[in-house]
Amino acid sequence: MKAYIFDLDGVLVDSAKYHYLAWKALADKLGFVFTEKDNERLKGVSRMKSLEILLEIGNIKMSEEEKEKAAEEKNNLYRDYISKMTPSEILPGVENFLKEIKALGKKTAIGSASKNTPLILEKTGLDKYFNAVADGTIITKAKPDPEVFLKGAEMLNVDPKDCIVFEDAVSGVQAAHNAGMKAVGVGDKSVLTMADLVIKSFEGFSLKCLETI
Ligand code: B16
Ligand code: MG
Repeated sequence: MKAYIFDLDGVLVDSAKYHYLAWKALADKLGFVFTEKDNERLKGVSRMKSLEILLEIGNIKMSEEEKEKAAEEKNNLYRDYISKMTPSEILPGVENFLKEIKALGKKTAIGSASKNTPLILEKTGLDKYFNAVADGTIITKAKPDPEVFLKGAEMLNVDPKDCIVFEDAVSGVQAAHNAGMKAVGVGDKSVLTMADLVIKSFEGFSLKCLETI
């Protein structure tokens, strides 16, 4: 492998909890219950699609204009949360693994649906580990479309077949495969069944663990 492409939310940091709090505040305001289990459905999904799912759960109809306003409101609250993030919120084992890859001179990129990627990378100090950032600010098609990962490979000037993706969402694993890349699932084995390898977290993980795929 010449390059390593990482999803952000749920792989390098746990920003899902902030997405949850911000969506929950909107649901509270609209008068319905939004649970952590419901929040699972929003992982890896774009902001507007997440809102559609939320409104479906609450059985609420909104005009396009109202949707834009609600999404903006949620995002402002979400940005309040993530602007307080620190390096201590990088998930266990992530930095050690990134250091190992960088020491070998391998290339790294972010492949995330989030438009807030730059702020999270800056606040956690993760930005120094990446050669390229493909995120929601430059892509037009959501995962499982391969666009975000193909963009990352292109920015790194590496053939997609020489890239490996780390993903926590089923749609992200599909996107990696659609890009012709191998995918390591980070999370639950019974959910990420299509991944080439599934790990619970990066704790104790090293390049050696990738030898089998
Ligand atoms: P934003 P990832 C995704 O990030 C999140 O998993 C998903 O919950 C969120 O709705 C999406 O980013 C868009 O995020 O509202 O910040 O643009 O997992 O692809 O890194
Ligand atoms: Mg994710």
